[in-house]
Formats: sequence, structure tokens, C-alpha cells
Amino acid sequence: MKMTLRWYGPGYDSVPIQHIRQIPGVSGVITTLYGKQAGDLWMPAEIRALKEAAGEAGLPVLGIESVNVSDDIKAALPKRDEHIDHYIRTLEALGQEGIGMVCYNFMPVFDWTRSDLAKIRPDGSSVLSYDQEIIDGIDPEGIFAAMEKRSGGFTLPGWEPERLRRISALFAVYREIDEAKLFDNHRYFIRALLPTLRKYDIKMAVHPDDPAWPVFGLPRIMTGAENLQRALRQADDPHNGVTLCTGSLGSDPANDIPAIIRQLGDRIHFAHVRNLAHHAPGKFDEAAHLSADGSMDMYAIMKALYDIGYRGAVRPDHGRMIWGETAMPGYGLYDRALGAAYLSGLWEAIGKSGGKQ
Ligand code: DNO
Repeated sequence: MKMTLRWYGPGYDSVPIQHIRQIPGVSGVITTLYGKQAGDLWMPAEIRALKEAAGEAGLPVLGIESVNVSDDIKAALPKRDEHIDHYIRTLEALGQEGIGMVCYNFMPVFDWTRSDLAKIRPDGSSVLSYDQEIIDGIDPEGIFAAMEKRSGGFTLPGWEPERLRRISALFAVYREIDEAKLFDNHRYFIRALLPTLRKYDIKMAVHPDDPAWPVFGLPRIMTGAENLQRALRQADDPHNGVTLCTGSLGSDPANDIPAIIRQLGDRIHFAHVRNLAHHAPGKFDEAAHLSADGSMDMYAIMKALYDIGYRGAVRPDHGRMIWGETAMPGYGLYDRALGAAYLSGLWEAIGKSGGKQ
């Protein structure tokens, strides 16, 4: 595997890329053109500039998270084909720059959802947390305000203010869309990309829904083993793959993550590894990466990745905010650096104690 860190690019990330380079074992970054809206076309010169900014610090771009998919594509609205055309041209431009992995999600309207972005723990650190009861008491427009209020002035990934403008209209559209239709729209999208994915050898990695169940009455399909397998069958080609996100899948304790890793095998093109502390059904806090800090067995997760011969990018995911750091919730440097070192340590130990790749 290749240990990476997510970096939002010049002008967006408060973490300097030079600091990312100092984390032992990190050999590349996962980045994006953060100012782009879903449906936009990415220009070759913009991609080149991003690559150069990372390259100056000695870090290659090992993947894009995300080229976002518009609701026109997800809900088959009139601009669907235009946006797919933009997506294909964006992939061509990425392919020409040698970027071979793209993470995306297929969640309607919202991306990941949390009820608190800075819950204070007894040790004084803060974490993101989720409580279904709180979410049930917020209307969908209120969740934007709630996320924004606690985001420390940062635009959160997937929570760009541009989305808010269309929110009522989008809710009306999704009333007509059930899981089956959402899967149909996913199939239409992924199949349209296939010739380009093959030509440039770009691996698409769909991100699981977070949390892994419908929120605000919107359908969600990337929720567990069965549905992820179904997403892979939509276009049975190795370029159509998955981001194995332990925190998103792990929001539902019924998801056996090591087993899912073994089932999905070489269709896993990217891995987000983080830990959660479960309190009750639909109620969890994010935790430090260490197994002992949460409910998940991080050794078993890394062992499963090791056993399937995983060679793609891994990144530590949302960290706690510690040591007085100010950064985008979940994306400070310090706790993610601890996470990267811990995960690299597990990997080394698995290899040295007889793990075979
Ligand atoms: C949140 C992230 C998500 C993820 C997208 C992938 O922290 O995990 O925003 O990047 O869902 O498209």
C-alpha cells in the first residue's frame, strides 16, 4: 500500500504540504480542485498546476478525491449528458497527467453528515460525531447552517454553499427517486465513462455513503457489502471499483469490514482508514485511529487489506482536533499524522510477523 494524506490544495488547506511531507511513510497526496462545482469541466492547465504544487514538495498526486458527481447525473436531470461529457473530458485531462485514481460518491444532495463537528472529549480533544436523534430534529436546510456554524470558517468537502441554493428543488426531485432508480442512474454514469477509464487506465472508486443509511428521507445505496457488490456489477470491469472507507461503512456495526475487504478484493482502489466509538444504534463519535480508542479492530482491517495484496493508496481519515490546532474539522495535521504513523506501524508489523502479499 501507499500511505497518503488528503490535501485540499493551495489556497484551501491550512496544512502546508511541506508538513505533510514530514510525516514518516507518507509517499503522496490525494487532492482535488477544491473550487470546482460538481458538473464543472476541469482544465488541463489547472490540473497541471495542482500537480506541480504537490510535486514541489516532493509528493506525487496519487489520486483525486473527489471529482464530484452532480445531482443532474445522480437524478437524471436535463443536464445529465452535458455533465457526463464534462466528467469524461476531466478524466481525459487527468489521464494525460498520469493520474490514475478518482474517488467520487453517489449520495443525493448531501455528502457525509454529522450532528456535531467539534464534540469535546474528556481529554480536551474534539471530534466529529453523529446522533440520529439530533439529525431527526433538524430540517435539511438547517443542517447546512449547523455544519457551517461549527466548521471554523472552512468550507467542508461536500458542503459547498452552492448546493444550498437548489436544496428545495432537489428534495422535490428525489421524492420520485428510489434505490432502484438511483442504481439505474449510477449504471448509466459509470458505463458512459468506461471507454475513457480503459484508455487512460483510470480507476474509479465509489465512496460508501456516510452514515450508511438514508438521511432526510433521501435514498442511499452505497451502504454495505451487498449494495457495493451490486455497484461493481453495474459495469463489470476492473476500472469500476470502490473506496473502502472504514468510518462510513463502520457507521453501521452490522458491516463486517474485514469480511467486506476480502469480498471486494482487487476492486478496492482506495482506502480511508479511521476508527469510531459506537454508543447506541445511530449514535457514534469519531475516535483516534488506535483500536483501543474506539469500537473498531484496526489491526483486523489492515490485516485484511494486507491479505488481499492491496497496493493502492491508503489515507488516515478524519482526525481529532488536538494540541490547539485550528483546521477544517476532521482534517487537521496532527491527529492524522498520528493515524498515518500508527497504520504504517500496523502494516510493518503484519508484514514482519509473516503476512504474505
Ligand atoms: C469527508 C469525505 C467525503 C468524501 C466524498 C467522496 O470527509 O470522506 O467528503 O471525500 O464523499 O466523494
